[in-house]
Amino acid sequence: MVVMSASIFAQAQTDTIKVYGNCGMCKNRIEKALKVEGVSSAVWSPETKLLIVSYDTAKISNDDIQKKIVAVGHDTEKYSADDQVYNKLPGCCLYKRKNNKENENNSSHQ
Ligand SMILES: [Cu+2]
Repeated sequence: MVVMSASIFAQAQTDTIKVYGNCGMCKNRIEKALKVEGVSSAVWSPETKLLIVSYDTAKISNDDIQKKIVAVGHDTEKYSADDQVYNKLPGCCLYKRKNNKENENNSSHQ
């Protein structure tokens, strides 16, 4: 019954979003970036690279959530982080990017 009334009053939605990252530090960074109004819970798994986020659609959108994540350096299924932000991540967090531009540049190395 509690669940029913909660869903009537809040425009609650839960989405699963692919977020690129590596480790526990990434997890903290991603989840901390989503401590914003409208997001009730955000849990990212380093194993699956999936973020499960619950939010109030009246206050924030899926796109806004993904933009918060790329702002701290993590690519999502829809957006890519700035190279400058990505390059400032600790070494253990330099995940394999979805658009690997370096591969194109290095394709002629011996
Ligand atoms: Cu990390």
